[in-house]
Amino acid sequence: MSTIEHASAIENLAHENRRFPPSPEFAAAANVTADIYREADADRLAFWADKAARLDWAEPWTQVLDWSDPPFAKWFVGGRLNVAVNCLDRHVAAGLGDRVAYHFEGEPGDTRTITYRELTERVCQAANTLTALGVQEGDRVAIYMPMIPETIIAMLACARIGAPHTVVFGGFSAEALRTRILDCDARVVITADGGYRKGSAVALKPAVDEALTGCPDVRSVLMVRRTGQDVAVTEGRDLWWHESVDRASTSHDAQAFDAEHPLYVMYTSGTTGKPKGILHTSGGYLTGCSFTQWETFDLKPETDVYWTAADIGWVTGHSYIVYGPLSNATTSVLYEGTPDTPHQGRWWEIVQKYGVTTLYCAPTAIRTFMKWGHQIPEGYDLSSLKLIGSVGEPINPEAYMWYREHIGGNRVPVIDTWWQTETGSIMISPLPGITAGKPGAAMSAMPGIGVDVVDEQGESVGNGQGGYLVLTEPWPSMLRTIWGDPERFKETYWSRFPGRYFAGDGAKRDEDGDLWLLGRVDDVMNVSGHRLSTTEIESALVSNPKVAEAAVVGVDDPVTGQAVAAFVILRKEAGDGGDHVTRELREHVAKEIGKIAQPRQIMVVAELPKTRSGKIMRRLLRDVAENRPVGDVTTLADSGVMDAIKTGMQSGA
Ligand code: 6R9
Repeated sequence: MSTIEHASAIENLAHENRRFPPSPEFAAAANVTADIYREADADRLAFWADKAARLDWAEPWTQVLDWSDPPFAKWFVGGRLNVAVNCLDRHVAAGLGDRVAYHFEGEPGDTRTITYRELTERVCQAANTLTALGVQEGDRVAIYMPMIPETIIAMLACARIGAPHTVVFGGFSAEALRTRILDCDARVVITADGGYRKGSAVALKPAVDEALTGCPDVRSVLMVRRTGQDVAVTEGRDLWWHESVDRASTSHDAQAFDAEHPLYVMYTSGTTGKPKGILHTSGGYLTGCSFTQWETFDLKPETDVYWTAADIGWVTGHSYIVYGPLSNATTSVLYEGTPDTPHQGRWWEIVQKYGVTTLYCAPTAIRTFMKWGHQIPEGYDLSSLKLIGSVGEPINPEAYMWYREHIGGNRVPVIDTWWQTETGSIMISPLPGITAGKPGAAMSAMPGIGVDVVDEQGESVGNGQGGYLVLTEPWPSMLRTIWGDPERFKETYWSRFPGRYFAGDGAKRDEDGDLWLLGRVDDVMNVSGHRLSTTEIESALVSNPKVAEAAVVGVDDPVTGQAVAAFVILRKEAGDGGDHVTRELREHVAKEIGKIAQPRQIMVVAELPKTRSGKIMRRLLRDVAENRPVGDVTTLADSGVMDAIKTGMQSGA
């Protein structure tokens, strides 16, 4: 093939033949059958109208979709609803007040069981307090909290009074918090003294104080006491939750808002430029996450114990810890801390303790568990699990197989779900009662969602080819704009392939037409004119039993344009590496996908730089591999990682 042909798409090198259909029992009891795809194809808008009718509307809509001014969509035009009422009051009214909404497990081992009735009362109290603080419909509220029930209560209280929230990761710096507060002009901040992480109390309030030195318009700070740490209190601005919310009335008359009323702004850090405030609205967003949670996780709200092990400050937490599960009256687990505190079996202890049926987490967690060894989960009873899922990054086939075998006991469906902050809910996934899953593949577009893979010119690629992932039709939970920057919204997502949503991810259709995600297109490497995906090479590395995690980047090369550089974390059994291991790994990649993909260098490291949602920050690795000063690290989960990597490299590891 010529370089020109290569340049038109991302090459598709890997092959996978394993298939895992659901058991006949699972399929027979599943919430949806294959008819759902036909139903959606026959009339997409009627399909979504039917799904929106799962919610309680105070006023019906008059039009399902208004797409007269693309890319600015309006869904369920004229409809009115209250999101918090849909998540709470209606379940209590239906007699489900005693159902557990959350089993909360604090990192130090403290627990709380919160029913739908109690959650409703707490949310009413918080709504009354926010109103008393002068928060009105449309005002923005920033939430900077640990993973505790009050975080959810705060979000729902905002939703209840029509005040869009912006949740900022508790791990982010004062500077990151300040830019987000300023960008959306929040006037109230809800925070805590601190939270527990890795066995110690980590302060949050000092970062708020520091951030607010540059935010003169913030008038109130509501603080939850979680750790009991000392906090500086600014008179007239700061007030304690237990002295305000806990004393407020537990009844609150909720008003309905327009379907397109803003629900929240969530900031995503792009690779360059300032973070984008992704705006989600009410009716379409709730329809999307409510329906997909029920459909994709085969949710049985009467009996399931559902656990999305993710941070609430990530969109996965918004859609699948808070809004999806609550709208479906689900019983969920909420865990505050890290997987290895106080021991590496903590997650599996939680699964056993609460009888978790459904676990949803990121591949980075799965690969960490692989590194620690399967002996750890083997010490617990995981037989309550009926479905396990993954989100956030491509799941390498070997990580999928490990998850399937050691967590799912080779008996439960595994779903790999692709979506983004921008999409609001799951867009590509197997349906567990229908699809014969392939390790590492997200398989097919969800019913009602239009997906295509296109080349540089925007033409659909054929089976067996890779290209750019696009969404071809508007969908209810889509972002409506970038907060305060509609031009950037158009430019970022809708200008590359006019009329279609450009996701920024590479994807391929395999010989059967099934979808595989290949990583961010910014990370695609160009080696001698071949466009190679980071994901496929990383998966080849992880398929070697010595490797737990791998990250590859393209680095400048005078001969080939770019060359592949790999950073690997070895499994415990593999020791510290050495020349023979890196040689073996280079040969392994050549054998698995071809000599063209062989890394020029392989560096053994102890950790990889990741965001709090577990995404590897390849641009920082590129800086290291090309001997540049390391760029912006403000969104790293652990800022010490880059120093460790650089030191390791200097000492010749
Ligand atoms: C939900 C979430 C979005 C980006 C997305 C893609 C990557 C997410 C994935 C996946 C391959 C999957 N991503 N799920 N890649 N397979 N199943 O992660 O949202 O934090 O906005 O990230 O994550 O690159 O474009 P967000």
